[in-house]
Amino acid sequence: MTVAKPRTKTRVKTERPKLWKVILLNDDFTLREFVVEVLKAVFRMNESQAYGVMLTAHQKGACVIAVYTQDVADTKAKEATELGKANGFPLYFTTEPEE
Ligand code: TYC
Repeated sequence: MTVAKPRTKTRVKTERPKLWKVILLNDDFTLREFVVEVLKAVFRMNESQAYGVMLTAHQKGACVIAVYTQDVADTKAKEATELGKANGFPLYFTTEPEE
């Protein structure tokens, strides 16, 4: 008689969480300097990184800022958008999943 041995080892599947992009959208009203300040404050960029991202969004219509877990991406996009709103600007940040 053959008795099947029960499996004793458990395989632990560790899938990496999907990352989400935070994207800055251009508009015609927000001051360039204000965009740079928000990028520095919320996304911990230095002056030249922030200026480069602002300029790319200004010229191309949008610019990917960074990738985070979904939670962090949503929180930062909301925080940055709120900062614009609080200062009377239509500045907008959105998120989307990485492929
Ligand atoms: N286009 C704005 C201007 O000319 C500046 C700006 C840049 C606004 C990037 C938003 O994501 C943005 N004042």
